[in-house]
Amino acid sequence: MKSKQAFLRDLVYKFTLYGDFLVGVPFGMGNVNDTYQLTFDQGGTRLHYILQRINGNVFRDPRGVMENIDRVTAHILGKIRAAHCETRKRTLRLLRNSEGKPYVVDEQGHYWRAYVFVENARAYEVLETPEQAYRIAEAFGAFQNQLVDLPGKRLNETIPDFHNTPKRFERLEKAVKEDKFGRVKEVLPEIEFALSLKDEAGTLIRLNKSGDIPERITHNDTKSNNILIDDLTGEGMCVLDLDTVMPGLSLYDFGDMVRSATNSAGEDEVDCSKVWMRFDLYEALYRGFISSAGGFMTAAEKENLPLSGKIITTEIGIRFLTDYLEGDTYFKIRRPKHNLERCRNQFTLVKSITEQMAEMQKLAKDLGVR
Ligand code: GN1
Ligand code: MG
Repeated sequence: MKSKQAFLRDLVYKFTLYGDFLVGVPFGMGNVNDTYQLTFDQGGTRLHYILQRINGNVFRDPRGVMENIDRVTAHILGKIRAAHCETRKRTLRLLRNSEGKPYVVDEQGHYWRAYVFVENARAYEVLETPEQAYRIAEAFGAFQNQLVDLPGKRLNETIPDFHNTPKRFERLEKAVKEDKFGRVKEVLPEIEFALSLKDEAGTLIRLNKSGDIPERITHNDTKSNNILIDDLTGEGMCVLDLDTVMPGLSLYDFGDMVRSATNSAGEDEVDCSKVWMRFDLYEALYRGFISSAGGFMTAAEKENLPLSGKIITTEIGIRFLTDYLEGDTYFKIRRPKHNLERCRNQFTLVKSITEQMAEMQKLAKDLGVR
């Protein structure tokens, strides 16, 4: 059998690039796709690329995913160029194969894509300063703003009902009923807690159905580690992980920043006594998002910014719980109870957000956001 290195080398050579493959190593903390950083020698200079295998179990239409990413990155590149900014750190750049397609398919039918690696910038799992939170929210807000005028047809829904929180509850309830792995008895308090949040968690979807908050083009996976922060300037630069860029609600993007960026210990922390929402980081996120997205958001969107963090933290918590009950088939796990631990971490954060909701509402009022 081919070695892993030979496999990666042969695969990446199907993309149009120059230079010689040296080595590929696993990269990043994704829960879904497989990511490698590849080092090349090009005329005596070391260059890096990112090579990623799209998880076909999660993304059933990889070509649809790549079509979206191709359109979105091309549009953003055009905007950056029009603003006469330096492009190299500000958007992902896809490589193409000999037919001009932004992916290659391996012998087993898996889809792979490759990006130019962005140097001198990094993604943070746990944020260190409010400045970083501000920059992240500013960058995700700017990303939505850049896509407001994306021409052409509606983007493909790469995962249907991805942030349909009521449907996520239906799936949890089904998993509880079926109890295929006999795990329900172990998680009764978590199920009860989840169900107590069910009604409120449907708020954003209800507001969308009633026409109060609009569909937009959104990122849908705005974890703090999906932005590269410039090592030199501290600016939020390149938005990563574009698989779920599709029609969605702006508030789910803000909410997922709150979920991921304000967690004092990060979503993998097992000791829940270390988990709470850092208000200083929330405030910075709020200010940063308003600075870049405030111009296009409607009053109903602004009004629900504080609640959005609670809703999506609930949603991701129940997704981890559901995956645990279904036998850990969706998220990659690194230990047997990883999904349950993640769920408990998220529910602890939900409680902390709830405790601080009045203060969050007060901040909106004090800043005069409406
Ligand atoms: C997954 O793979 P990653 O870490 O970018 C998931 C997100 C969750 C996140 C939780 C396509 O994202 O929705 O919020 O894990 N992505 C998908 O860490 O399901
Ligand atoms: Mg992702």
